[in-house]
Amino acid sequence: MTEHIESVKQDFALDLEAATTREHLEQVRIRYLARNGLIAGLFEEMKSLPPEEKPRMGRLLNSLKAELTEGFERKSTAQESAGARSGAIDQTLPGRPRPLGSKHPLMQTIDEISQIFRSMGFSSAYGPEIETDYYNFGALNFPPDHPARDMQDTFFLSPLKNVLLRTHTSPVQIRTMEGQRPPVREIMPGRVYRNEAVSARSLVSFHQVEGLYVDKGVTFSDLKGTLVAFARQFYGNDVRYKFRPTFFPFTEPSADMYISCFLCHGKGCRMCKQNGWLEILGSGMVHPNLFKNVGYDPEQYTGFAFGMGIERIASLRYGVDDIRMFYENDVRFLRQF
Ligand code: 2NL
Repeated sequence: MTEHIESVKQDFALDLEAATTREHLEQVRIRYLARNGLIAGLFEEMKSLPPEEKPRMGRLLNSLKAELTEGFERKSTAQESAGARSGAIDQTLPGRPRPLGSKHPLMQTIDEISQIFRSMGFSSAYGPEIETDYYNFGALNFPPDHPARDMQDTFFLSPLKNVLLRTHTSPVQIRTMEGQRPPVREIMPGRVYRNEAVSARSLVSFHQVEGLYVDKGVTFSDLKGTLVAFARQFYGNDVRYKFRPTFFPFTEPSADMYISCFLCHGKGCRMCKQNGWLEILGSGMVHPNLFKNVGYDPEQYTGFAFGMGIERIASLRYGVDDIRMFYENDVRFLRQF
Protein backbone atom coordinates (compact mmCIF):
# COMPACT_ATOMS: atom_id res chain seq x y z
CA MET A 1 0.00 0.00 0.00
CA THR A 2 2.98 2.24 0.63
CA GLU A 3 3.90 1.88 -3.02
CA HIS A 4 0.39 2.79 -4.02
CA ILE A 5 0.65 5.96 -1.95
CA GLU A 6 3.94 6.83 -3.60
CA SER A 7 2.51 6.42 -7.12
CA VAL A 8 -0.56 8.53 -6.31
CA LYS A 9 1.78 11.23 -5.03
CA GLN A 10 3.87 11.20 -8.21
CA ASP A 11 0.86 11.10 -10.52
CA PHE A 12 -0.63 14.03 -8.67
CA ALA A 13 2.57 16.06 -9.12
CA LEU A 14 2.54 15.38 -12.88
CA ASP A 15 -1.18 16.08 -13.30
CA LEU A 16 -0.87 19.29 -11.33
CA GLU A 17 2.04 20.41 -13.45
CA ALA A 18 0.06 19.73 -16.64
CA ALA A 19 -3.09 21.59 -15.50
CA THR A 20 -2.89 24.93 -17.34
CA THR A 21 -6.52 26.05 -17.21
CA ARG A 22 -8.99 26.56 -14.40
CA GLU A 23 -11.17 23.70 -15.75
CA HIS A 24 -8.21 21.35 -16.02
CA LEU A 25 -7.19 22.15 -12.45
CA GLU A 26 -10.71 21.43 -11.25
CA GLN A 27 -10.53 17.99 -12.92
CA VAL A 28 -7.32 17.27 -11.02
CA ARG A 29 -9.00 18.26 -7.73
CA ILE A 30 -11.93 15.93 -8.43
CA ARG A 31 -9.64 13.05 -9.41
CA TYR A 32 -7.54 13.21 -6.24
CA LEU A 33 -9.27 15.18 -3.52
CA ALA A 34 -13.03 14.87 -4.01
CA ARG A 35 -15.22 12.70 -1.79
CA ASN A 36 -14.75 9.62 -4.00
CA GLY A 37 -11.34 10.59 -5.38
CA LEU A 38 -8.08 8.63 -5.17
CA ILE A 39 -7.22 9.77 -1.63
CA ALA A 40 -10.63 8.71 -0.38
CA GLY A 41 -9.97 5.36 -2.13
CA LEU A 42 -6.74 4.94 -0.20
CA PHE A 43 -8.54 5.57 3.09
CA GLU A 44 -11.04 2.91 2.01
CA GLU A 45 -8.17 0.51 1.23
CA MET A 46 -6.72 1.13 4.70
CA LYS A 47 -9.77 -0.42 6.32
CA SER A 48 -8.69 -3.89 5.17
CA LEU A 49 -5.26 -3.66 6.82
CA PRO A 50 -4.45 -5.51 10.06
CA PRO A 51 -5.31 -3.32 13.10
CA GLU A 52 -1.68 -2.82 14.20
CA GLU A 53 -0.80 -1.20 10.85
CA LYS A 54 -3.77 1.15 10.75
CA PRO A 55 -2.41 4.01 12.94
CA ARG A 56 0.83 4.38 10.94
CA MET A 57 -1.00 4.21 7.62
CA GLY A 58 -3.60 6.66 8.89
CA ARG A 59 -0.89 9.23 9.69
CA LEU A 60 0.72 8.67 6.32
CA LEU A 61 -2.56 9.17 4.45
CA ASN A 62 -3.45 12.26 6.44
CA SER A 63 -0.16 13.91 5.65
CA LEU A 64 -0.50 12.88 1.99
CA LYS A 65 -3.93 14.49 1.86
CA ALA A 66 -2.59 17.67 3.45
CA GLU A 67 0.31 17.80 1.02
CA LEU A 68 -1.92 17.37 -2.05
CA THR A 69 -4.45 19.93 -0.80
CA GLU A 70 -1.70 22.47 -0.26
CA GLY A 71 -0.17 21.79 -3.68
CA PHE A 72 -3.57 22.21 -5.30
CA GLU A 73 -4.30 25.47 -3.52
CA ARG A 74 -0.92 26.97 -4.30
CA LYS A 75 -1.39 26.24 -7.99
CA SER A 76 -4.96 27.55 -7.95
CA THR A 77 -3.95 30.87 -6.36
CA ALA A 78 -1.03 31.28 -8.76
CA GLN A 79 -3.32 30.62 -11.70
CA GLU A 80 -5.87 33.22 -10.54
CA SER A 81 -3.34 36.01 -10.14
CA ALA A 82 -1.72 35.12 -13.46
CA GLY A 83 -5.20 35.37 -14.99
CA ALA A 84 -5.71 38.81 -13.48
CA ARG A 85 -2.36 39.92 -14.83
CA SER A 86 -3.01 38.76 -18.38
CA GLY A 87 -6.53 38.13 -19.61
CA ALA A 88 -9.00 39.36 -16.97
CA ILE A 89 -7.78 42.99 -16.89
CA ASP A 90 -7.00 44.65 -20.19
CA GLN A 91 -4.11 46.90 -19.38
CA THR A 92 -4.21 48.55 -22.79
CA LEU A 93 -7.65 50.10 -22.15
CA PRO A 94 -7.48 53.92 -21.82
CA GLY A 95 -8.20 55.25 -18.31
CA ARG A 96 -11.60 56.63 -17.36
CA PRO A 97 -11.46 60.43 -17.77
CA ARG A 98 -12.35 62.39 -14.62
CA PRO A 99 -14.59 65.39 -15.41
CA LEU A 100 -12.83 68.72 -14.88
CA GLY A 101 -14.59 71.30 -12.73
CA SER A 102 -14.64 74.99 -13.62
CA LYS A 103 -14.75 78.32 -11.85
CA HIS A 104 -18.19 79.26 -10.50
CA PRO A 105 -19.92 81.89 -12.72
CA LEU A 106 -20.10 84.34 -9.78
CA MET A 107 -16.34 84.02 -9.25
CA GLN A 108 -15.72 84.36 -13.00
CA THR A 109 -17.72 87.61 -12.87
CA ILE A 110 -15.74 88.91 -9.86
CA ASP A 111 -12.46 87.95 -11.61
CA GLU A 112 -13.43 89.80 -14.77
CA ILE A 113 -14.50 92.95 -12.89
CA SER A 114 -11.30 92.86 -10.79
CA GLN A 115 -9.18 92.49 -13.94
CA ILE A 116 -10.74 95.56 -15.56
CA PHE A 117 -10.22 97.71 -12.45
CA ARG A 118 -6.69 96.33 -12.01
CA SER A 119 -5.88 97.65 -15.49
CA MET A 120 -6.93 101.09 -14.18
CA GLY A 121 -4.69 100.86 -11.11
CA PHE A 122 -7.11 99.44 -8.52
CA SER A 123 -5.88 96.67 -6.22
CA SER A 124 -8.21 94.22 -4.40
CA ALA A 125 -8.77 94.17 -0.64
CA TYR A 126 -10.68 91.78 1.63
CA GLY A 127 -11.99 91.94 5.19
CA PRO A 128 -14.09 90.16 7.83
CA GLU A 129 -17.73 89.13 7.21
CA ILE A 130 -18.51 89.52 10.92
CA GLU A 131 -18.36 93.21 11.66
CA THR A 132 -19.18 95.73 14.36
CA ASP A 133 -21.96 98.28 14.16
CA TYR A 134 -19.30 100.97 13.90
CA TYR A 135 -17.60 99.66 10.73
CA ASN A 136 -20.82 98.59 9.02
CA PHE A 137 -22.95 101.66 9.86
CA GLY A 138 -21.50 104.29 12.22
CA ALA A 139 -18.32 105.11 10.30
CA LEU A 140 -20.37 105.18 7.07
CA ASN A 141 -22.52 108.07 8.23
CA PHE A 142 -25.68 106.03 8.87
CA PRO A 143 -27.71 107.97 11.48
CA PRO A 144 -28.57 105.88 14.58
CA ASP A 145 -32.21 105.47 13.48
CA HIS A 146 -31.54 104.69 9.81
CA PRO A 147 -33.95 101.99 8.55
CA ALA A 148 -31.09 99.85 7.15
CA ARG A 149 -30.06 99.18 10.74
CA ASP A 150 -33.43 97.58 11.34
CA MET A 151 -33.82 93.92 12.30
CA GLN A 152 -35.57 93.49 8.95
CA ASP A 153 -32.34 94.11 7.04
CA THR A 154 -29.46 93.20 9.30
CA PHE A 155 -28.47 89.90 10.91
CA PHE A 156 -27.30 90.85 14.38
CA LEU A 157 -25.04 88.39 16.20
CA SER A 158 -25.19 89.93 19.65
CA PRO A 159 -28.19 91.03 21.75
CA LEU A 160 -26.85 94.57 22.01
CA LYS A 161 -26.74 94.72 18.19
CA ASN A 162 -23.12 95.84 18.05
CA VAL A 163 -21.86 92.67 16.30
CA LEU A 164 -23.43 91.74 12.97
CA LEU A 165 -22.97 90.16 9.54
CA ARG A 166 -21.82 92.93 7.20
CA THR A 167 -24.57 94.19 4.93
CA HIS A 168 -22.05 95.58 2.39
CA THR A 169 -18.28 95.47 1.83
CA SER A 170 -17.84 99.15 2.75
CA PRO A 171 -16.37 98.24 6.19
CA VAL A 172 -13.30 96.96 4.31
CA GLN A 173 -12.90 100.43 2.79
CA ILE A 174 -13.14 102.10 6.20
CA ARG A 175 -10.45 99.72 7.50
CA THR A 176 -8.26 100.44 4.46
CA MET A 177 -8.55 104.21 4.92
CA GLU A 178 -7.82 103.93 8.65
CA GLY A 179 -4.62 102.07 7.87
CA GLN A 180 -3.26 104.08 4.94
CA ARG A 181 -2.85 107.66 3.70
CA PRO A 182 -4.25 108.63 0.26
CA PRO A 183 -4.00 107.92 -2.57
CA VAL A 184 -6.33 104.94 -2.11
CA ARG A 185 -7.38 103.06 -5.23
CA GLU A 186 -8.99 99.78 -4.30
CA ILE A 187 -11.89 97.43 -5.01
CA MET A 188 -13.45 95.17 -2.38
CA PRO A 189 -15.14 92.00 -3.60
CA GLY A 190 -16.88 89.85 -1.01
CA ARG A 191 -19.89 88.14 0.50
CA VAL A 192 -22.52 90.22 2.27
CA TYR A 193 -25.71 89.42 4.22
CA ARG A 194 -29.20 90.89 4.33
CA ASN A 195 -32.18 89.67 6.29
CA GLU A 196 -34.60 89.62 3.36
CA ALA A 197 -37.19 87.21 2.02
CA VAL A 198 -35.56 84.85 -0.49
CA SER A 199 -36.88 85.18 -4.04
CA ALA A 200 -35.74 84.93 -7.67
CA ARG A 201 -34.17 88.37 -7.27
CA SER A 202 -32.99 88.48 -3.67
CA LEU A 203 -31.03 86.22 -1.33
CA VAL A 204 -29.98 86.45 2.32
CA SER A 205 -26.35 86.15 1.28
CA PHE A 206 -24.91 87.53 -1.94
CA HIS A 207 -21.78 89.17 -3.34
CA GLN A 208 -20.71 92.73 -3.95
CA VAL A 209 -17.81 94.50 -5.52
CA GLU A 210 -17.31 97.98 -4.11
CA GLY A 211 -14.63 100.41 -5.18
CA LEU A 212 -12.99 103.47 -3.72
CA TYR A 213 -10.68 106.13 -5.13
CA VAL A 214 -9.40 108.87 -2.81
CA ASP A 215 -6.78 111.50 -3.59
CA LYS A 216 -6.30 115.23 -3.89
CA GLY A 217 -8.53 116.67 -6.63
CA VAL A 218 -10.70 113.62 -7.44
CA THR A 219 -13.92 114.86 -9.09
CA PHE A 220 -17.28 113.57 -10.29
CA SER A 221 -15.75 113.54 -13.81
CA ASP A 222 -13.25 110.94 -12.58
CA LEU A 223 -16.17 108.89 -11.26
CA LYS A 224 -17.95 109.03 -14.61
CA GLY A 225 -14.81 108.44 -16.66
CA THR A 226 -13.78 105.42 -14.59
CA LEU A 227 -17.22 103.80 -14.46
CA VAL A 228 -17.92 104.38 -18.16
CA ALA A 229 -14.51 102.88 -19.02
CA PHE A 230 -15.44 99.88 -16.87
CA ALA A 231 -18.90 99.50 -18.49
CA ARG A 232 -17.40 99.67 -22.00
CA GLN A 233 -14.90 96.93 -21.24
CA PHE A 234 -17.40 94.73 -19.42
CA TYR A 235 -20.51 95.22 -21.57
CA GLY A 236 -19.03 96.28 -24.92
CA ASN A 237 -17.79 99.45 -26.56
CA ASP A 238 -21.11 100.53 -28.02
CA VAL A 239 -23.03 100.49 -24.73
CA ARG A 240 -25.02 103.65 -23.95
CA TYR A 241 -25.23 104.83 -20.34
CA LYS A 242 -26.89 107.32 -18.04
CA PHE A 243 -26.49 108.45 -14.44
CA ARG A 244 -29.48 109.26 -12.29
CA PRO A 245 -29.42 111.00 -8.89
CA THR A 246 -30.10 108.84 -5.83
CA PHE A 247 -29.32 108.82 -2.13
CA PHE A 248 -26.80 106.90 0.02
CA PRO A 249 -25.77 108.01 3.54
CA PHE A 250 -22.08 107.51 2.63
CA THR A 251 -21.92 109.51 -0.63
CA GLU A 252 -22.98 113.03 -1.64
CA PRO A 253 -23.91 113.55 -4.41
CA SER A 254 -24.95 109.98 -5.29
CA ALA A 255 -25.87 108.47 -8.65
CA ASP A 256 -27.13 105.16 -9.99
CA MET A 257 -25.59 104.09 -13.28
CA TYR A 258 -27.68 102.52 -16.04
CA ILE A 259 -26.67 101.00 -19.36
CA SER A 260 -28.81 100.46 -22.42
CA CYS A 261 -30.27 96.96 -22.38
CA PHE A 262 -27.80 94.72 -24.25
CA LEU A 263 -30.54 92.24 -25.13
CA CYS A 264 -32.96 94.61 -26.94
CA HIS A 265 -30.59 97.60 -27.35
CA GLY A 266 -33.09 99.89 -25.65
CA LYS A 267 -36.27 98.84 -27.43
CA GLY A 268 -37.71 97.21 -24.32
CA CYS A 269 -37.80 93.50 -23.44
CA ARG A 270 -38.29 91.04 -20.58
CA MET A 271 -34.76 91.59 -19.23
CA CYS A 272 -35.06 95.39 -18.87
CA LYS A 273 -38.72 95.14 -17.89
CA GLN A 274 -39.71 97.03 -21.04
CA ASN A 275 -37.92 100.28 -20.22
CA GLY A 276 -34.72 99.82 -22.25
CA TRP A 277 -32.31 100.51 -19.36
CA LEU A 278 -30.56 98.28 -16.80
CA GLU A 279 -29.31 99.55 -13.45
CA ILE A 280 -25.79 98.20 -13.00
CA LEU A 281 -24.34 100.02 -9.99
CA GLY A 282 -24.64 102.76 -7.37
CA SER A 283 -21.98 105.41 -6.89
CA GLY A 284 -21.17 108.83 -5.49
CA MET A 285 -18.62 111.22 -4.05
CA VAL A 286 -17.45 110.07 -0.61
CA HIS A 287 -19.27 112.01 2.12
CA PRO A 288 -16.90 114.35 4.05
CA ASN A 289 -18.05 112.80 7.35
CA LEU A 290 -16.42 109.50 6.32
CA PHE A 291 -13.08 111.25 5.84
CA LYS A 292 -13.39 112.79 9.30
CA ASN A 293 -14.14 109.34 10.77
CA VAL A 294 -10.93 107.84 9.34
CA GLY A 295 -8.73 110.85 10.04
CA TYR A 296 -8.45 112.25 6.48
CA ASP A 297 -8.79 116.02 6.06
CA PRO A 298 -11.96 116.57 3.93
CA GLU A 299 -10.61 119.97 2.86
CA GLN A 300 -7.59 118.27 1.31
CA TYR A 301 -9.01 115.06 -0.11
CA THR A 302 -11.98 114.04 -2.22
CA GLY A 303 -12.96 110.66 -3.59
CA PHE A 304 -15.55 108.56 -5.32
CA ALA A 305 -16.98 105.18 -4.45
CA PHE A 306 -19.28 102.67 -6.08
CA GLY A 307 -20.90 99.32 -5.41
CA MET A 308 -22.45 96.61 -7.53
CA GLY A 309 -24.27 93.37 -6.74
CA ILE A 310 -22.55 90.42 -8.42
CA GLU A 311 -25.57 88.11 -8.60
CA ARG A 312 -27.45 90.85 -10.44
CA ILE A 313 -24.57 91.61 -12.83
CA ALA A 314 -24.03 87.90 -13.54
CA SER A 315 -27.73 87.13 -13.99
CA LEU A 316 -28.10 89.99 -16.49
CA ARG A 317 -24.99 88.97 -18.36
CA TYR A 318 -25.83 85.26 -18.59
CA GLY A 319 -29.60 85.66 -18.85
CA VAL A 320 -30.28 83.72 -15.62
CA ASP A 321 -33.77 84.67 -14.47
CA ASP A 322 -33.57 83.18 -10.95
CA ILE A 323 -30.43 84.01 -8.94
CA ARG A 324 -31.07 81.06 -6.59
CA MET A 325 -29.69 78.88 -9.40
CA PHE A 326 -26.19 80.22 -8.62
CA TYR A 327 -26.41 78.50 -5.24
CA GLU A 328 -27.97 75.14 -6.11
CA ASN A 329 -24.70 73.66 -7.40
CA ASP A 330 -26.54 71.71 -10.06
CA VAL A 331 -23.74 70.65 -12.42
CA ARG A 332 -26.10 70.81 -15.41
CA PHE A 333 -26.38 74.55 -14.68
CA LEU A 334 -22.72 75.12 -13.78
CA ARG A 335 -21.38 73.24 -16.83
CA GLN A 336 -22.78 75.98 -19.09
CA PHE A 337 -20.27 78.59 -17.92
C1 2NL B 1 -25.18 99.71 -4.49
C2 2NL B 1 -24.52 100.96 -4.07
C3 2NL B 1 -22.53 101.86 -3.22
C4 2NL B 1 -20.67 102.75 -2.04
C5 2NL B 1 -21.46 101.68 -2.38
C6 2NL B 1 -18.97 103.43 -0.45
C7 2NL B 1 -18.03 103.00 0.46
C8 2NL B 1 -17.35 103.93 1.17
C9 2NL B 1 -17.56 105.26 1.00
C10 2NL B 1 -18.51 105.61 0.11
CL1 2NL B 1 -16.20 103.44 2.29
N1 2NL B 1 -19.19 104.74 -0.60
N2 2NL B 1 -19.63 102.53 -1.16
C11 2NL B 1 -20.94 104.00 -2.59
C12 2NL B 1 -22.01 104.14 -3.43
C13 2NL B 1 -22.80 103.08 -3.76
O1 2NL B 1 -23.27 100.75 -3.51
O2 2NL B 1 -26.25 99.76 -5.03
N3 2NL B 1 -24.55 98.56 -4.27
C14 2NL B 1 -25.09 97.30 -4.64
